[in-house]
Amino acid sequence: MLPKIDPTTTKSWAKLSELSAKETSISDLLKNSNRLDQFTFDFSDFHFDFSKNNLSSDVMQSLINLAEECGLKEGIKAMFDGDPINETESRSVQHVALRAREKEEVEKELRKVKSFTEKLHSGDWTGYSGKKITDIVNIGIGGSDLGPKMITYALRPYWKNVTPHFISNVDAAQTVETLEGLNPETTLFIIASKTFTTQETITNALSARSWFLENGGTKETISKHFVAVSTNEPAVTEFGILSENMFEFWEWVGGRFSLWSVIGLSIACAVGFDEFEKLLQGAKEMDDHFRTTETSKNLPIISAMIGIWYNNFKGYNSMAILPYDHRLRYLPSYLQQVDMESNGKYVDRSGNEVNYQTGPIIWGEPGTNGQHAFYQLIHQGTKIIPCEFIGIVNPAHKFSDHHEKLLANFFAQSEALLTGKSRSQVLNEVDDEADEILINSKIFKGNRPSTSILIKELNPFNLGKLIAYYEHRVFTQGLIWNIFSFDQWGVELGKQLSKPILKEIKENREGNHDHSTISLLKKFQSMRK
Ligand code: G6Q
Repeated sequence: MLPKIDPTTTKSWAKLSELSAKETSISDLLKNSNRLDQFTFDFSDFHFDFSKNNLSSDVMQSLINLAEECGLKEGIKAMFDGDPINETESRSVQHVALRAREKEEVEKELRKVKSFTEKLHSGDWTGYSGKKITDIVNIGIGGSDLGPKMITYALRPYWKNVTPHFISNVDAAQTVETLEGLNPETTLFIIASKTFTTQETITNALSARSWFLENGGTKETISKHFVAVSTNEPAVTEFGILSENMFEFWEWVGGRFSLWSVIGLSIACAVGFDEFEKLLQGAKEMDDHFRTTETSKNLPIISAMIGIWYNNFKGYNSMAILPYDHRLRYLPSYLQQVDMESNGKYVDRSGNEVNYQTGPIIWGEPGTNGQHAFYQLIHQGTKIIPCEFIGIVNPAHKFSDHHEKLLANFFAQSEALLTGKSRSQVLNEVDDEADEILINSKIFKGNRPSTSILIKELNPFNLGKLIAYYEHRVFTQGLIWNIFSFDQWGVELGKQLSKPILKEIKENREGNHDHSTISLLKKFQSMRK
């Protein structure tokens, strides 16, 4: 069980509220000669620089005290011990066990993944006409899509001889687009669904099966082209997938934390089992760090507590994730789910409504693209957006000129946010006729916070560490906010309401809704061809 402590009742919360009244300058904080010792960390191939954040050592100390007062250490122990900390679903939360590799059931499924991917890559697993599989399509959504997709594209240089594709949306436009370029003889579908009841996934799986049957496949050869990843064997068998072609996982693996389980089959198909194992090893290294390192040096905890400072004491309610790496382009959307589905909650662990902020809005885009789009607001907008920059030191390509330019921008952006541009600097730049409007528009106030993470190279091992870092940051913040991070009741209502509406649309009749919804439905029916 997790502790149930209202963070606002702690001494540290009161102290932090007091400290937050004082305006501080990050540039001044950086003049302190100990700043870098306290706020930068080397961790194997990583360098974390928290020094450009707007908080003093006193604030950091109070945040560390807050973590202690809220029972963080007990909470971490409860998760690693496999306690049923997902209380509203009566489940334990054991994605860390998938990385610890101590459970025989986990090993058994991994052996199955190994043998399957080996057969796929060697060409021993063939399609119905005897040809080698060239393309795999993962059909899944949410946790059964975002993680595998993000990792697979991040590991593009490691791809073997099978091209991965991902279908998630119930919008058939995505399905049609994906299937267009594929040959049913050489395509294998992975139906990835923990429950095997998800509307989008089952709809897409049925359409993929029809496409296969209409284009040369037969019922007898479905088993060569469809495999499933699920916890629901009866539903998988009913769909027509042989139980020997089903990869199993367990209810103690939450959807958005499941890429480490057989939900990662598409990753293993793309990069091979050995690389998938390295991903697990990397995450395990971060797990060990999170579980055993003292709070003041614990990377996910430091990062989480800085986020709490901004969200709860400074009123900064969003955070930008800015990877300077095209291969990490799906990281922001993946993190949106991990963070916002976990911590976007207003009911606390005692069932009461909280009177403080919980999960921030997470968003972002890779650099340098974002610079030409929304960075204006980050630099000169009325909102302060803490940014997390991620830079990869050694790219997998040989275009060093590109990479130097990319990284120069990576360094320049956090510097610009910090230092800004003063009136006197602007005056030096503009010609004498420049009016006040232009001068004021060119001033940057600076003092805008950021964290920079430098990673030696983007390999499976380091990627595993990076993702585990985020998972533990989310866990830590949810624990402090006294909410349940591992359920997601907030996604249910819309799903429920869509069921009667679907019936009404199909039967072309009106149901009982509010005036606006009725009018929208009527409009839809009248505009429909
Ligand atoms: C994640 C959520 C959710 C889930 C999808 C897919 O934590 O539970 O995003 O992963 O709804 O569910 P299935 O895997 O059961 O199809």
